Amino acid sequence: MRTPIDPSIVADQNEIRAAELKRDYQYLGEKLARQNINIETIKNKIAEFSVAIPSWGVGTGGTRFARFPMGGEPRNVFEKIEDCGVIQQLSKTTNTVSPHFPWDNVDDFNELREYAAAFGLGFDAVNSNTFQDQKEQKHSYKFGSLTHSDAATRQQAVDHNIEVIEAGKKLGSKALTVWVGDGSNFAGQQSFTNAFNHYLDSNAKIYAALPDDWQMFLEHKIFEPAFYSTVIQDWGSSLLAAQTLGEKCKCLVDLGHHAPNVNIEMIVARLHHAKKLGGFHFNDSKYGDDDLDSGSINPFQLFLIFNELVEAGARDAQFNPAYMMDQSHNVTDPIESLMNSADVISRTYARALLVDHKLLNQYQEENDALMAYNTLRSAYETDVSAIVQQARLEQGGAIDTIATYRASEYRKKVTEARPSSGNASSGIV
Ligand code: PSV
Ligand code: MN
Repeated sequence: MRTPIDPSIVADQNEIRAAELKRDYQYLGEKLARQNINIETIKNKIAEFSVAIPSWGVGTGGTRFARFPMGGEPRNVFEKIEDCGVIQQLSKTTNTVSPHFPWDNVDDFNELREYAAAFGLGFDAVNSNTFQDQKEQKHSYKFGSLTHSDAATRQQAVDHNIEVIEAGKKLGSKALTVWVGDGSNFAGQQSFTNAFNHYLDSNAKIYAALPDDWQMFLEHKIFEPAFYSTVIQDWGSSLLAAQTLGEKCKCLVDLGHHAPNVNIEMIVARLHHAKKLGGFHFNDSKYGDDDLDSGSINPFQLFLIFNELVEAGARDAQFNPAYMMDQSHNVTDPIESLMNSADVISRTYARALLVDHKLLNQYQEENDALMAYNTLRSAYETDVSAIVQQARLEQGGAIDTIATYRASEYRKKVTEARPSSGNASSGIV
């Protein structure tokens, strides 16, 4: 196994914290035992849990005004994989990468697959990109892609998605995520009905190219880049499309793609009810699709979402959505943000696992609103640090991922090894 961080640094850093973790883990284990919760069961579930790294997330993000890349930014998909390898080595929560095409195109996908495997990484859902024009492209996506009024442009977007499936097959992926920025900026600009029909027709062609054991995820987004209307703007349109397209087609919920104050945890419950929740993109936001680090603005909302995900899993053993961190790191080291977010996501999942659903259900049936809320609160307020740290330690990861990463001086090393790629777009939108 390739270890971008020297294992002796990980061992030294863990040594500093091991005694304290042992005490904390024992103390928490005794506390949870008094609530009839076995800490080992929770820890094992945390150890099994994984959230994919978006390949584009290890590059510095930006806004439409500017981008301020750090030194050592990955210049190609192999360097992106190396950075993802650091995240996985230390956090042990991120054993897959979700690639985006054509940004991550290579001549030899088998080589890429093997390269990633050497870091203990596989490939999660593959993403297509019909929201930007590429150099050699015949038809422009300025006015849409899969839903464009022009049939040849729609076909070009369909063909691209089929090429992405082909790449994904070689990488060992099992799902395609389709997000289109299609929509309109002016009232009257586009026929809502025609655009949605085109969306269904184009996606039916892509669906027909899916291997039997693959899934297709439809990602909706309320606005941006289109600011008046978006073709797949909410979970209602997404569900309608997924139900029309067939069994292998499901909805993907991105935390930042909703109107302000929308109850996203309820969307999780509804889509699960329809057996159509296929994937989830984690991030956080204050205003719109801000792509901030998961749980950094509204950690209670993240907990409530995980509570629904855990409940869905308890109701349905087949429930296994594809999780990914879809974040843009504008002012932090992307590797640090992704490790921090993986830690926050694991902690939130651990807290959700502590919810006593039997008791919660009883309070719900009795209409005891306060005690139902307090049942959630009690889990939410539990400090589960020792569980996620112990899970990482037992798998060879770092008790403190950030401190270990900083001690390794990885950023300094790659800054020297990878001469600046300048301010060019590295596939960050
Ligand atoms: C769109 O905002 C999105 O959430 C989709 O998942 C894209 O593929 C991703 O971000 C990349 O920019
Ligand atoms: Mn997304």
